[in-house]
Amino acid sequence: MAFSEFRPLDDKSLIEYIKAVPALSSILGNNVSDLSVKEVGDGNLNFVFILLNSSGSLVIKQALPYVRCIGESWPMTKERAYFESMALKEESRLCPEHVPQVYHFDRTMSLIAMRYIEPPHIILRKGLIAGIEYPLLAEHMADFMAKTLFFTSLLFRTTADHKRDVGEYCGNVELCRLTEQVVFSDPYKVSEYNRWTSPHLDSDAEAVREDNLLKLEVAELKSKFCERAQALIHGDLHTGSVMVTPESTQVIDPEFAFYGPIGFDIGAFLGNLILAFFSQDGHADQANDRKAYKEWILKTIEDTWDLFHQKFTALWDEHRDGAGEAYLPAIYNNPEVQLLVQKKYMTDLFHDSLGFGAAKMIRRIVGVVHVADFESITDADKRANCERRALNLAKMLLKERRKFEGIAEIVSAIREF
Ligand code: ADP
Ligand code: SR1
Ligand code: MG
Repeated sequence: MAFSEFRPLDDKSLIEYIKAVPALSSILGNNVSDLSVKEVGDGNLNFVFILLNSSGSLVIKQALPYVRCIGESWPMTKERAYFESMALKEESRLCPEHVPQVYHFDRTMSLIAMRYIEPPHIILRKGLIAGIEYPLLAEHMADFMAKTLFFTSLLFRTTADHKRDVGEYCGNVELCRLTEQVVFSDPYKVSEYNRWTSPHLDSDAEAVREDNLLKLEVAELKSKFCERAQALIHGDLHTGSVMVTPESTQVIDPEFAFYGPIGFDIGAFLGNLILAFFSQDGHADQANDRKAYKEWILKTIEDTWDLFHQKFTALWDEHRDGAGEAYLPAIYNNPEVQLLVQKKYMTDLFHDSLGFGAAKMIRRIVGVVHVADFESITDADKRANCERRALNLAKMLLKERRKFEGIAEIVSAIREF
């Protein structure tokens, strides 16, 4: 171990740390003389350093015992780095094409060293704000979600293996409780952390707090989030957790990982694409009205669900006679019953995804920590108009999600708002 007790690293102490860890210094050619160190953490919670020299590169991510974007007034366990390293390793085992490799983990230092996802990769959210199309995004994200979610579910695993891992990830309780608070509770009550574009959305925020039907639905989703250990989920799969080029898609930042409802991941990704869609009018200018780009986002939403459905059910069919104990072959052994259970499972998952996606959209508009898609619209009138349309769609989805039978209907609904 490099350092015997926890200390927050800076550019200088980081170099001392690297020198003391042979597994890391060897990646950099055992030479720190020409090493450049840059802190790039534009995420919400942690510190991220990029280390580069003529021999190699790596990323060091360190968790400090508080929420970075709020400050030390919001303490948060640094043990989150342990769960992030575990989840990164598991996800990269299941889907190496779309997850960076972990080189080293130091629990004392709450520190992960991983592969540097080099330029021209950028954070997807930034690409969406800039109006860049990613033709393989839906295919890649569907692949990531299908593999990581199927292979950690009871469709593939025994209940004994599943319970062991559920138990392990129950330790990530503080991060789960953060989500419980900011997604499922705070937007529906007065909270010191809530924020919205004011005064424009004052009555919209109040309407969320007064909406009994919305409260009924969000309670159901909260209970599912807390009680349903369906698979190992990423737990924070928004467009800021994905790095992209037109050819490559890399998923980072699974520190909220735990055994939870599969729809929470799918909903996070789709919900954030929907936020990106509604923000486009705020980014339109004379050079680009963003109309074609909005169509590309809608197609990506539709393709992501369709491809996920296709890939997930193909894995299910392929492993139907395997060790998975959810639907024992001895019972579900004829095509008719197989079709019935698959249809029910996927329909329920679709509705869960819509509900969780909607809840995550609502929190980004009237709760704590907003998204750059809207925040980067400087004209407050324009921003509020975009946000209101997204909020109204999300409220409708949350309340009426069970009426929708397919993703094409969602795309039509988005167009109507
Ligand atoms: P947080 O947990 O604080 O949200 P993230 O994991 O999202 O932190 O990382 C913050 C930023 O650091 C990302 O937006 C990205 O720009 C950069 N980053 C993180 N991991 C990598 C990586 N492996 N390669 C390149 N850049 C990275
Ligand atoms: C205080 S809330 C911070 C947010 O940032 C993370 O990315 C999660 O989405 C969390 O809800
Ligand atoms: Mg992040």
